[in-house]
Formats: sequence, C-alpha cells, structure tokens
Amino acid sequence: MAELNFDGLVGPTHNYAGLSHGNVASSSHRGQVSRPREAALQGIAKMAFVRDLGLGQGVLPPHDRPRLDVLRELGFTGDDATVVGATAANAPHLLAAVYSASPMWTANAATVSASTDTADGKVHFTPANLASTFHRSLEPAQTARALRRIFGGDAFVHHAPLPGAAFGDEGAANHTRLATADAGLEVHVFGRRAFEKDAPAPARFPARQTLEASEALARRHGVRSALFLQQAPAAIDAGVFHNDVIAVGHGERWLMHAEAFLDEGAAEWIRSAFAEVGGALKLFVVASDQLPVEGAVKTYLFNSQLLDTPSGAVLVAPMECAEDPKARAVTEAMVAEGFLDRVETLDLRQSMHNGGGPACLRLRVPLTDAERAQVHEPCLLTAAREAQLIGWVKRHYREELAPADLADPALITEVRTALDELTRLLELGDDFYDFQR
Ligand code: SUG
Repeated sequence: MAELNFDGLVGPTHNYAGLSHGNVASSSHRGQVSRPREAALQGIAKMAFVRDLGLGQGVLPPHDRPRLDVLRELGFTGDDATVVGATAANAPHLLAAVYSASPMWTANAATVSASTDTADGKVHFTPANLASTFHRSLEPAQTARALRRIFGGDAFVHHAPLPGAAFGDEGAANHTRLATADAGLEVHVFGRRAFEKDAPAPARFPARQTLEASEALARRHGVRSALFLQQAPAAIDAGVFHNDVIAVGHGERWLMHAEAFLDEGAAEWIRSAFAEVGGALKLFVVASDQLPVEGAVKTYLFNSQLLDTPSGAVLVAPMECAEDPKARAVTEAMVAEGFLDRVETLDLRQSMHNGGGPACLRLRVPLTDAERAQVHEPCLLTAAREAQLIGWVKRHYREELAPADLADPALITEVRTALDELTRLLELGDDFYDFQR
C-alpha cells in the first residue's frame, strides 16, 4: 500500500479576504493584494518536488468561482455583472466568500479510509461539510463530484457529507493514519462535543471539528481501529484551528507539540492503540520551551509533510521553519535524534498567508497497486502534465488580485475560460463545472 498525495491546484481567484476567524494568518493578511499566478506556481512546484522524491502525486482541480448561484439564492438578481456589482456595493464580504479559492486546501476536502482498515475492504471517502465557515461550506458538492470522477472504480465507496453543524467536519486536517505494512490505526482529533454543553471547549475561537462528526466518519467507513482525541482548547484559542497545525503523523511516525491535546496522556494512548494493530510508534514531542504554541502557529512546523521516500524519512516544511531559529533548531534535533533523515523547506508563502501550509494543500489517499490502477490517470502529475499545468496557469492567471478587483465582471469570464480549458487538460468531461451544464 502506498500513499498518494492529491494537492489542490490553487484557483485563479486566490485572494486575502480574512474569512477565517481563529486562523491567525487569514485575519492578519485580510485586504492585502494576492498573487494568484505565483500561488499556483508555488503549489505546482511543491507537487513536482514530492513526485521527484519518488512518491505518487495527484492534482485536484480548483472549484468554479464566483458562486453566482449562491448570490442569487441570497436575493441578488439580474445578469451576472449586475449580481456582482450589487454584491460588491452592498455586501463585499459575501462577494469575497463566493470568490474564495479555499478549495486549494485539500486536507479539508475529505476523510479517506484505506481499504486495509475498513470492514468491506474498500477505500471510503466522505467529503467534509466544512460547516463552520460560510465560504468553505460552499465546497462539498463540487468536491464530491471531483472525488467521484477521479476515484470512479469499484474499489471506492463515496459517502455524502455529514449533516449540519453538530457534525462539523473539516476532513483529513483532523485525521491521521498510522500504519504498519498491513494494518492501520485512524487517529481522529476533535475540538468540541456537540451534544454536551458543559464539556471543555475553546473560549475565543471556534472549534471546527466535533467528536460526533469524527465518530460518524469512522462508523460509516467501517474502520476497525480508531482513536478519538480532543485538541487542547487553549491551542485552538492560540490559533490552532485544525489539528494539522500542531501535529502530523505518517506510517509509524508521530510528531506533535506537547500542548496539542487536552489530555496529557494522549501520546501514550496513541502508542498503545498503535501497538494493538502491531505497530511500534516512533514519537517526537516538541516542548513549549523548544517552540511555543504561538511559534508553531507562526512557522507551521507541524503542517509539514512527513514522507517515507526511497531515500529515507523526509519532512517537507515551509521555509518559515528555516527562517525561525527555534523551529530550525527543532528540525535539526529531529534529524540528530534519528526521527527523520532530512528536512526540506519550500516557499509556499502565498498559501501560508491564508493559513495554508504544505500539509493543508494535500489530501492523502493510501492505495494498493490494484486500487491505484483505477484512479483517473490524467489527474496524476507526470512531468508532461506538470508542464501543461504551468503553461495553463501562465496563460490564464492574473499576476495580482486586490479586494476591489473582485467587482470586475471580466474576472467571471476569465475564470470560466481557464476552468473550461482545464477540464480538457485533465480530461474531466464537459459537464464538470456547473457553468458547463
Ligand atoms: O479553512 N483559510 C483556510 C486554511 C485551511 C488550512 N487547512 C488546514 N489546516 N488543513 C481555513 O481557514 C482563508 C481564506 C481567506 O481569508 O481569504 C481560509 O479559508
């Protein structure tokens, strides 16, 4: 079984709208001018980097934006330009929401369970409902369509998104598979309990994932071994809006901050649950004096990709980790103590400024060779596909996007022209986006 990373291709409307309360980078970059072309090229460079480490790499297409259907549902009328003009004048925050390129963070696209871990021996997908932020709640339908098209064979089972805010689900950002060669343990991390009003919960920022959502995912996927851990409310209040901002695991390795979880025994629970499926955990815990939680949020050290490659265990980290002395010292300690073989850092600043590091940009899909043979091949990043995507970005993406540019009706046509061409490049069919239907 090998893990394929499916990264979200950054969409042409990547912008900084400050839409995510509790996501420090999103709030602090609100209103800045974004660079969509650079953002997309940084993302493609990361995909190519991981592929060149010898790993399977796929791409998930951006979503159709702006969501004019949503603005019409909210009462704006007239032709497309009139709808956009009226929204820009009366509700610019709604225009920003329907223009968000947030589907790029595919760690939040879905939860995926490996066939070795499920009762029916199939790979299970549940698209995340992303119910806790309005702009992201617009994603599940298109995500579901993409997953069904790319993973269309009989090896795959597709579930509907979970219902409503009590089952607030942010996908794989709160889900990790630890695994031996033939068995896996799913670690699910939640921020609050939906049905117990006095249970521990953050005070300042929202807890996006509920225990009830995590339990429902494991239940409907038929997962044999699952562990449920609660995030420390204080960490969420410090800006850890998803667990993948403070912990990352892969294979037999688990890297976490000492203040990640509510319960101090969390690391030992992981160790013993993993032992029950036959695994021997390799654990690295970062103490607060090595890197405080605020430093984890600032550098996104834990939002790195932890990868088993033919040349050893590699951490693909954002370049902020090389620039910050404390984070750099932690990465050096991980290598010195034998937890990793090496650390590589990449420039993903365009995404980082919205709170999206290397791990946010990828959805991990563990597949056997037979399952991999059923994946829609044009969405795998060969060198030829990489060159085509780079050319496509350079032809269609704007260099810069300021908040006021979202009112420009020309942007609607630019995006549709680009996405229409992309459906041919990735062979997704001529009915992939709603505007094509
Ligand atoms: O949901 N940012 C995303 C970042 C998601 C990061 N994903 C993981 N940690 N896995 C979010 O908060 C900001 C958009 C804006 O403000 O323009 C945004 O949606």
